[in-house]
Amino acid sequence: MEGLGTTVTQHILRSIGGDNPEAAQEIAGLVGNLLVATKVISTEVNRAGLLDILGLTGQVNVQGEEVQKLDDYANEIIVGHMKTSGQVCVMASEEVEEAIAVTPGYEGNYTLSIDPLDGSSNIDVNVNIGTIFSIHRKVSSGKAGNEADLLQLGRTQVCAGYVVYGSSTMLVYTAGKGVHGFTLDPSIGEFLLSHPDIKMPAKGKIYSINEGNALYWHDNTKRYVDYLKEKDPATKRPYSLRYIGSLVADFHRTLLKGGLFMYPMDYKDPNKPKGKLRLLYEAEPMAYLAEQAGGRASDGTQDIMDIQPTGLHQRVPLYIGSRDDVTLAEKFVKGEA
Ligand code: AHM
Ligand code: MG
Repeated sequence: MEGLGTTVTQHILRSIGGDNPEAAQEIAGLVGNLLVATKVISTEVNRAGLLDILGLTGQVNVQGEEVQKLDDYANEIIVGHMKTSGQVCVMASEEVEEAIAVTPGYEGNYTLSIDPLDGSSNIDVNVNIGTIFSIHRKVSSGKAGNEADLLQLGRTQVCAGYVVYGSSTMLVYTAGKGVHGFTLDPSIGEFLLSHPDIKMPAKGKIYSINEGNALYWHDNTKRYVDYLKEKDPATKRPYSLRYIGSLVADFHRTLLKGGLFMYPMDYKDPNKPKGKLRLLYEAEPMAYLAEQAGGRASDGTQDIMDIQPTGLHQRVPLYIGSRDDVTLAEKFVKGEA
């Protein structure tokens, strides 16, 4: 009889256990616990259509109760579950202003940064959304973690990934030994290996950006996007455009098919040009996945993985995807092409 298939725990232990068995056990335990929370979120996301009948999230349902917003709900589920896991010492969440302490007596060796439900503006139109996570080893002394433990370089992540809630629920993770995808089998409630060793093509044919913001872009960004739309069969131009507006879904496609996703700096506020996506919860973990799949991630001038975070909710421009596409985008942004 065939085995069940490889579980996430087995996979983590096999892939990084040879280097450091103790750390592999800890990381496998942490990810396993996090996945319990994502299964609860997955069930609730699947019921979102039903909630719509009872009352939109954030509104009052027929029983007169307020229907909790799903992004708040996802945050509470993950934070509540991980606080007493014994695996993390401090957490950061896109939904919470300050660093989140764990329950005293349950401090572990790792930090966890999460975007509990990314792309949540897409819930009511049944578009894929997801949970993004990033894990670092604690660097401060003492039991409890602090903000310095959270503000670490992307380069020092020990594990990162996302769970995408779509027609099926999938986990994509890296612990520094390639990128691997697992699909949730709802009949047994387990994520099983379905996409081993994902590699991004070196160059793609798809670009992904919110072109409605073109008015606010820097000229160099405009020139690059115009370049992608010119006709030149030798370089496979013009590229196709795909934009969902949900980073997890747009990145997932980019990971599997290649090309690049961009959320550039914009000048909506002319005095404060900035990117939209958050370094800790969005750019860093996706950059780790992109690099491990053979791709790249840049803010236009340097690798995302080398940016020193200075604040929990810091935002960065993001160019991520196939290696050659990101490298050329960078040249345009720097005014070198
Ligand atoms: P959120 O974390 O508040 O959901 O915002 C992040 C989302 C990303 O999923 C997506 O890439 C981006 O915002 C889309 O932004 P826009 O609607 O400006 O194109
Ligand atoms: Mg987000």
